[in-house]
Parts: sequence; C-alpha cells; structure tokens
Amino acid sequence: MHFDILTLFPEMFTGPLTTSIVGKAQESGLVSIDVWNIRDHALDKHRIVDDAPYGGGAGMVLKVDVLVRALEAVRGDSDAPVIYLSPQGKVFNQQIAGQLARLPRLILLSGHYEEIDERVREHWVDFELSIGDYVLTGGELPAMVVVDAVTRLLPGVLGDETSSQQDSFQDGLLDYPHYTRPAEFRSLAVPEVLLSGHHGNIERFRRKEALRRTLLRRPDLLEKKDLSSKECQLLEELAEEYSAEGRLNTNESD
Ligand code: 9D3
Repeated sequence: MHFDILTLFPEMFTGPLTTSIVGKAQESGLVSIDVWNIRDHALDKHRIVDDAPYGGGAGMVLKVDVLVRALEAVRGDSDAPVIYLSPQGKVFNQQIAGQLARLPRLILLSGHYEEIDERVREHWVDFELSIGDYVLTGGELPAMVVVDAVTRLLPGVLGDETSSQQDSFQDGLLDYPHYTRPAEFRSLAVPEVLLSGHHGNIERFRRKEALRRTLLRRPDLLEKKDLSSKECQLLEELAEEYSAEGRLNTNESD
C-alpha cells in the first residue's frame, strides 16, 4: 500500500513513520509513504500558502490554487482517494481502518490550525476524517494515526503472535487482564486459573474478564456487539455478581 501525505510540516512525520512497526513495514516494502510539502507548490516569491477569509473574521484559509497544484502533482493520473483530516470529518474507527486497508493508495491532506478553501473540499476531497472530539493544532498527528492504524492491518505487517484479528476493538470487546512472572509480587498473586494449565478454564476466565471490563468501562461497545450464547451467559454471571455486591453494600449502609 502507498500513502502520500501533504502537509506544511513534513518534518513532523519523520520519527513516527520510520520507527517501530510502521518503520519495519516500510523497510520490508509492505508499505511506502511519501511526505510532500504543500509550500513547494506556492509559486510566489514569499511562498505564501494561506490568506485571510473572504467576508472577514479570524483565522487564515489555505489557498485553493496552492492546494490544487499540490494535490494534482501528487495524484498524477491515479484515481487514489484524497482524505482530508479535519475536525469536521467522520470520526475514524477500526471499521474505517479496515476499509482503507483494502485500498492500494491513499492521499492524506493535513491542514494546520486553519481551514481549507471550501472549493478544495467540494471538488478534490473524497472523504473527511477526524480522530475524535478534541482540538489539535493540525491534521498531522491525525494523518499519522490513520497511517499507523491502517498499516498494521496490512497482510504481513504484524507477526502471527500479535495477529491483528485477536485485538481488542477487532472483536468488539476490551482486552482481558495480562500477567507475567513472578506468580506472586509483594503478596499480590496472579489469578490461580492462569497457572492451572487448563486451557478451557483460561479461555473462559479471559472472555469473562474482557466482558467485565467492557461492561464497566465501555458499555456502549456491548450494545453494538452481537453476543454469542457463551458471552450472554458470562454477562449474566457478571450481572449477578454486581447485583449481589449491590445487596451487600445496601446491608452495609443499614
Ligand atoms: C475554530 C476554527 N478553527 C480554528 C482556525 C477550528 C480548527 C481548525 C483546525 C481547530 C483545529 C484545527 C486543527 N485540527 C485538525 O486539523 C484536525 C483534528 C482535530 O483538531 N481533532 C481531531 N481530529 C482532527 S483531524 C484534523
């Protein structure tokens, strides 16, 4: 898969995209990433990329002529979709990551604490993505988030051990708790079942604890998920645990 990233701050991208799993994926040729400086497409002597908004008001607007020159230079005659990272975009999630991972090429356009001329959005942008409801200084980190989340889904990028299929959001539940040696630390013991070697019980424990975490921390995820009959049964056990706890607490306060 190939990513083209258009930005006013290309130097922001070097560390994250050359390190760790994304760096390895590039080295092994599974993914390639080109970062382009939008300013290289500003042709005036001051290389101006933005201007004051028509109609007045605060803030600056990235110029349509500069952006379109940059986009057309990068896109060439390919039909790769242009994704604009924007606070107004659809909120990025694992499902979108999966859809993007099926494409051969993506062009990501990042702004930096400013808007783009609406004509670019209307005629050159295919999708708009946000990474969540908080205010950043630009679309650079969001572009890196998209590249990271999509890259790790590409065949061959993760080893078998960390198969992306097994992941938290992949099956719609949060992860179960993990432990490693020692079995006891300052009298804090690892749950007995994990030392038992009984794979059926271990599997059941992990499913139940994943459900517990999801129930307590992200009940919204449970509402969206199709639960198996096993999962329904575990969830009923949890509901019983917490209502028993409630009854105990009620007695305490009496
Ligand atoms: C208040 C008017 N604008 C400021 C000139 C709003 C604004 C535009 C651009 C605020 C922040 C930004 C910079 N953010 C992004 O470009 C961005 C973003 C984000 O801030 N949060 C979550 N996802 C994204 S994707 C791109």
